[in-house]
Amino acid sequence: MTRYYLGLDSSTQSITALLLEQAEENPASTRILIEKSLNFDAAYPEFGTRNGVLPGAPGEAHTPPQLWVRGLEGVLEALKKEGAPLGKVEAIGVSGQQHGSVYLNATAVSKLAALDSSKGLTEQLEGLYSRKTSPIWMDASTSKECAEITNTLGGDSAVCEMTGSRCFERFTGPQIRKFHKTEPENYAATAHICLVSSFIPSLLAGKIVGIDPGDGAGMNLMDVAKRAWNPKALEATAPNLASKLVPIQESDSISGKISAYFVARFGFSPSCVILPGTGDNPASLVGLGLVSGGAIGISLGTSDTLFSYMSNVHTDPDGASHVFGSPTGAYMAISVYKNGSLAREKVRNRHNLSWEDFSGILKRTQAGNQNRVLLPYFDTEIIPRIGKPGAQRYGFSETDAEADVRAVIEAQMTSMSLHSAWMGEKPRRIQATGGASNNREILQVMADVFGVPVLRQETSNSAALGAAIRAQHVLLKENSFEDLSRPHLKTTFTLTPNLEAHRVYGEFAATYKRHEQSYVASLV
Ligand code: XUL
Repeated sequence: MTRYYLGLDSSTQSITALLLEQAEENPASTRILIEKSLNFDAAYPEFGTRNGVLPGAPGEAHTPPQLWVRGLEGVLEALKKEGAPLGKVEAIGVSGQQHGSVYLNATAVSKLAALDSSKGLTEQLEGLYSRKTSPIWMDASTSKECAEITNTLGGDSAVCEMTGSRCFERFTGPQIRKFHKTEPENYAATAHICLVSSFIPSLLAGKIVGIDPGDGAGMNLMDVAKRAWNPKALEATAPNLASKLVPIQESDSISGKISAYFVARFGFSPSCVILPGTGDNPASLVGLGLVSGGAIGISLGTSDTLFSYMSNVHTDPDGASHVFGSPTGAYMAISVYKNGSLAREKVRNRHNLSWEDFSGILKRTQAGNQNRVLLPYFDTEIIPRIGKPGAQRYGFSETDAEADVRAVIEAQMTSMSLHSAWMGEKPRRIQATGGASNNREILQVMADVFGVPVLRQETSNSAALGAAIRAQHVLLKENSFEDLSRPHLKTTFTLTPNLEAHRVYGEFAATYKRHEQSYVASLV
């Protein structure tokens, strides 16, 4: 019997569905049958988003939750239209952009349980929310709330020790505190607070689904060691929060069966099971098979992230990176950058270049860029913490296209290398994923800066793949995550480091660090 598992990744700019097909009882035969993505702005312009985000006050980044509902509906419609065997899907795993939160009112439980299959999903959920828009991970407007929570809990190190990260603006706890302070009535009317990754499974299961420790760790609310809500953190954040937060549920568990609505509307089998969702980075960890040491993953997407499996839990002494749960039950370390794809696009657009031109410049210019440095803070930044946008150039002018292109990529790679050193051993290889990992020249800079081979994975949708593998694993527990991810670890190409360039980058990193430190110091 052929078996099918579905992974869904609801990310910042798009939703992706990835269907795995497994021949007979042989997991090693599993292959990706269908990958389908819908870009939110292009598919649903009526929501008024740009790159998946509503225009708003500086520092704020919100998305209407109904766009995620419409996206889910749309991607399932597209799969059905393509003749995907939805009736044979046995389990659905979900991955979501991290930190984004959805606020549901008291009608949610009855509404989700009684959806009318003669009607669209989005139209029936209009009255579901106690907060019209959802703050997402790009929001940087909660510095005040971060300071308040940090003070109550006894300082940065105490928060970091307790929750795996110090308080970050985009983390859900500070966002909830801001909501409670600015909209107390709407906060009071909130019955359930979900993450994007628990909201989508809740729609699918027709009931409120828990938050997994992978994504729960991105809230400044979870005791990272105990994988349970921390009462002190909840109390420091907002009143009555314990009654509103959905429960934490182990990742590798079943939340329930798919609801009758999806059975009737899309032809799913009533026996199809739904797992708790996880964050896109924990899902990518599984999709890239990073379930033991030796390699790290770098995803070049809307955000650039560097992540690795963590055997021995310890936190970043600089407090810049995070420890999250891994869906395998272990832990992961992660560094997150806001100035990822949008910064690369900014530079490309400023000089009117095609991606071919951009790559051509990387090919013909020299490693180290003659020590010319760009601090690429086109938007506010997470690492290091930069509260006001403002790219800084040293030794060249912003009209110099060649210097600018090389500088943005070298800055991104150098910063990742510097700020991930705390994670421990040097990796033996890097597995690259995400949209921009298609670009060989960018990956060559990555290989040269880190001094290790970079393997470009065949699928750039590693989060959706990880979500699908989780769905497979929950039904085939006798197989390890390692075994289930192996069939998909196909590299489209490998780039080996140029040793001379790597030497140059050693010196360049010192210059970069100096500029970064003095710029950060100048802001205080
Ligand atoms: C992780 C983070 C981003 C989002 C992007 O901490 O903020 O990587 O998960 O979707």
